[in-house]
Amino acid sequence: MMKVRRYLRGSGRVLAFVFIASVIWLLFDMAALRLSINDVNSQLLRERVNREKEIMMLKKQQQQHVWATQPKRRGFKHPVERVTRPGKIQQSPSIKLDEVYRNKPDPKLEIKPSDQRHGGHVVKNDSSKSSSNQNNGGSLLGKKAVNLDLNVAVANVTRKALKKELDESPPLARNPSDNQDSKTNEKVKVDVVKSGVKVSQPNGEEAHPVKTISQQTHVRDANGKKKEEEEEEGRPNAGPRWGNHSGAVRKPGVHKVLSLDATHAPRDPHAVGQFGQAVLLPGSRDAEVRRRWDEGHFNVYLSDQIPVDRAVPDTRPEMCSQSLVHDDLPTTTVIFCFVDEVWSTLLRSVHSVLNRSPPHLLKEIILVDDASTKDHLKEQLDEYMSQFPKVRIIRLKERQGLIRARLAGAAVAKGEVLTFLDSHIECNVGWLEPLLERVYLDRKKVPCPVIEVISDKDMSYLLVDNFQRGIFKWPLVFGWSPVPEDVIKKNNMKVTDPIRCPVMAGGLFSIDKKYFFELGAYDPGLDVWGGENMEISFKIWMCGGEIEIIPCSRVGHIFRGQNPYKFPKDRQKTVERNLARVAEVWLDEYKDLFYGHGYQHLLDKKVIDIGNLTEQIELRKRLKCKSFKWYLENVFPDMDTPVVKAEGLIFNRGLRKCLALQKDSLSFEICDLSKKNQQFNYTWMKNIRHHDLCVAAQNEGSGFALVPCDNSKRELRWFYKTSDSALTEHLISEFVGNHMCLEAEPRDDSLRLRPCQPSSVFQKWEFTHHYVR
Ligand code: UD2
Ligand code: MN
Repeated sequence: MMKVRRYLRGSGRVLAFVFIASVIWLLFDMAALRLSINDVNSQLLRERVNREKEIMMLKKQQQQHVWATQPKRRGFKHPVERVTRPGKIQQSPSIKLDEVYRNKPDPKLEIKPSDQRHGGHVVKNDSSKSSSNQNNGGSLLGKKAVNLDLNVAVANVTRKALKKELDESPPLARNPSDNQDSKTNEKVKVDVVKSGVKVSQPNGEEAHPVKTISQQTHVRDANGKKKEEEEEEGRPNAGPRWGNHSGAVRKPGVHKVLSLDATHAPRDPHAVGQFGQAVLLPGSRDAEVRRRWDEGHFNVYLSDQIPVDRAVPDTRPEMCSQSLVHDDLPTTTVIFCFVDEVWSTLLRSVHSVLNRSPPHLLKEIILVDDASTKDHLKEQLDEYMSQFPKVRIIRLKERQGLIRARLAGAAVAKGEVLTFLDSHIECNVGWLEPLLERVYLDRKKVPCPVIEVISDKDMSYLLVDNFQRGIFKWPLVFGWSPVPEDVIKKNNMKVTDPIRCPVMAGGLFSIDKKYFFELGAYDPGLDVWGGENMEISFKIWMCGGEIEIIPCSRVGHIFRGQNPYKFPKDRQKTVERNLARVAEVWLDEYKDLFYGHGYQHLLDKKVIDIGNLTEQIELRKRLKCKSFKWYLENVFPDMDTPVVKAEGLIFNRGLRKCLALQKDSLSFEICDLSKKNQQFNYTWMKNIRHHDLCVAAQNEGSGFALVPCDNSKRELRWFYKTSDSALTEHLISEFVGNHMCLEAEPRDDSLRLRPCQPSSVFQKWEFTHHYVR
């Protein structure tokens, strides 16, 4: 202690003070340094986070760009996307989903005074005068529904037609009991005879006695002008509730496609499934969902909760709402055929057409009831549809199947264009005009909408990828595939351009009525379901027409896992038989590919009767249709379809010579590509063929023979594999049991059948060209 005191005395004290001070200074300095390091760190961190955010954003944008411009290859399934995917939904003026959800008014939906004139009368948009029953929720939704803001410069004739139609009915979903005035809708009776369809209309001309909702409530002033304010004040569900669309026109004779949508401000915006949104039902409903599933093979229970006139998001590519169509488009008859369709989906299908089609173009809707058995499709349906003068119901006495049911509808259609739709669809905004425009431009064009997906489980409306087209794979199996990249690049294709479509899906398309009948319509020998899409597709392309998918026309469809209705005969046999008819009439030498992909059994006439084809073959001749080879080369060139599996010389590895035809028998010669008698084909029917002669296995042990080719004969079939088989390069008879192989006999250069030996080189054969391994 004394020592310490001594140190702290005099100069020692100063030294100690300096020491302590520098320690304190150092401590402060370090703390400051640490603070500044933290600062720098956090600064760096912030920068990094920002940079990462930027990179993420960039990536996202790039992805979205790629997504929008280059569809992913997703194989054969219909590629779908949820509409809610950010950045994907490209909306035209009718619905803005996000705005709807934020309950914010969409300024673009406001009608400016200068926009309000149409055909001499003012279109109302005064929200204070909303109909009391139109409980629309938020400010946008509470906004007054606007009348159709007609394109000011639409040609007079169109305007008049439109006005007339609009003065009639804005079709809204209603309960039949609401309709005091409804009278029974006229029905056309159709007697169907076995061989085809005989149509009789006992009442002669069609008449629609029922007045429309708006006709009943229209109030006209002294000058005869419609007083829309009074009209809309005074009635529930005031309509028409058309979506707005801007009206500048660039050329005389054309107008911007009408984005009509009577559901753009739906009555109940909070309804289940509204705006095509997915619905997640509580687990407690599972049993009910399961119980009702089989009624339609989709979530019938849920469908019944969703409004039959729900809004769906406008999924068209942005440019679509700007595209121009002609003022004098042809009218159309929409034909729905159905068997035991679920009530709510059938109604939703019909409403979607009524609510989103320009009335002047929709001549009528024909519902062809293919002998349904369900009660709701009888009087209840008659009564409901009697509200809508444009809807006609045709009832088939016997089940005919969708092909002959469509023919029955077509036979009585009054529109210039037939538009076929399945009975569980929802047409999107602006769906009709782009289809009719294509027919208008060329009556031999057969346009199809993009078929979007309504989920069978949650009933949401899902988008599909761009640039998808319908194709087939062997044995005539329909599927979707993207347009090849090089075609998109070469043609500088935009997402809105029509897409050449080798095969249509079948359910949804428009066709000029006269042209449909010129083409011989459908082969009436096709039964119930399946294959008719192949038939009409080949017929259209090969006989001078074109099938297109029109990206600006979009229709949602419920794809079901199974057919929810019964087939009068076995389902598989029915479809196979239909396909065989198509193959026989249209595929020429390529029909081998159809049969060769698992349908050999159809060649046995004792097993299946595909019916008489004379008329169909005559029709093809009469129409001077092109060959299937032409179709493959010109319409579907990216389909790699060699007409034979292998061809050229057949080289025997042991003998080192080639098979040669001499008179009526086979022997071996030194291989010579130029010699015709050494040329053979190995066909899809597994025949070894030289012109009309085929190599036939004889009964076990007795060798082979050369006989006239006949696809139905099993003795002409030789199994051959170039790899992945113990018996690689062996020609194994499918006719003779116990694996008998074709073998070269070195002693006398002859040919015989011997038990197969994997290692025997005298049993190994090689063709000059192998197209399929
Ligand atoms: C697809 C087509 C469908 C048809 C079928 C092949 C789409 C969206 N759908 O199958 O239109 O081309 O391939 O044949 O491209 N129907 C009858 N009577 C019957 C059977 C069916 O009227 O005996 C009706 C049925 O109610 C429905 C329509 O025909 O409205 C099509 O049948 P589907 O929906 O079962 O066919 P889908 O979509 O599986
Ligand atoms: Mn369908």
